[in-house]
Amino acid sequence: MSRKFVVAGAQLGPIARDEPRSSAVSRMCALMREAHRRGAALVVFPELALTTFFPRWYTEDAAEIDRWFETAMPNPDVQPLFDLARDLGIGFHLGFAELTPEGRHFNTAIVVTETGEIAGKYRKIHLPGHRENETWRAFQHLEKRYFEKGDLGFPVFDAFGGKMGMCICNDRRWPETWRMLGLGGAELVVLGYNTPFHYPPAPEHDHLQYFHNELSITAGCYQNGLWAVAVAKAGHEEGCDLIGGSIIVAPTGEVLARAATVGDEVITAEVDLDRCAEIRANVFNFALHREPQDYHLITKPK
Ligand code: CDV
Repeated sequence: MSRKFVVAGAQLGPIARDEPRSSAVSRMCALMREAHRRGAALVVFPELALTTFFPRWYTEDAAEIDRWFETAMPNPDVQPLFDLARDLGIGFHLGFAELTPEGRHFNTAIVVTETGEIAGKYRKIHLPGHRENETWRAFQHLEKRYFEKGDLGFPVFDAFGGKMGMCICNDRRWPETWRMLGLGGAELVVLGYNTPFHYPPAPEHDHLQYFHNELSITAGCYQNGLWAVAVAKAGHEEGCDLIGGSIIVAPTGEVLARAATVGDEVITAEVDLDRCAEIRANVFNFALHREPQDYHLITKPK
């Protein structure tokens, strides 16, 4: 496969609490068709793309929580997306809540090839928020309650003619995420996010949400010489405003495409994986210039 191809970000507007997965999947199919019409080989959907962002509600009822999770992938609700992708010959990235046969809960993402194979899987490592009901907040962010920390590390895998990696939402803010993927050789990182405008512990930063999103992703791309497609679930969802700002970023840190709305929207850009060398053979030539013997605090257990 050519190392030059079009990628798409398929930003989703809000998904209502009572919106069935079939409705979310049919919206994603429409976005996938648009991405294909624009020549995309790969389309990226957001974090937890099949449902509303359920960690904003507290419950002690395990059954109530488990209904937000997928016990198999694909499953009958999501099959239309897999079928359409194979018919169109387009790959995709999907974030979803995963409940394993052993009863473990993860915030998960997969990359599916144009032939319908799952080429890579990632489970979110940096889980933000809290475990208990914090009633002072305008809304809850209970990822630490409903998910286990991911147990797959930061895998880098072969797909779309290059090396791919994933991270999920809060992971993008951590330089360690990007450096692990960069050291693993990733050339294209895909990720989804659900980022509220309002951050209850530090509301004085609410006006910086778009800035911090771009700052984290563009720095991650530049400092590791890789491409990224970062895609939001956006808009006013069950009383919570989520930022949009989905972007496609080059290894130079330049933003090549940016969403203009907080609704369902496709963005596209041409990716040339060979351009990673512009950075990796120069300022961030890891073999030549990294000095890991002086970085021991980074890997010291906390
Ligand atoms: N879904 C997320 O991980 N959201 C966090 C918020 C809570 C700060 C984020 O980093 O965008």
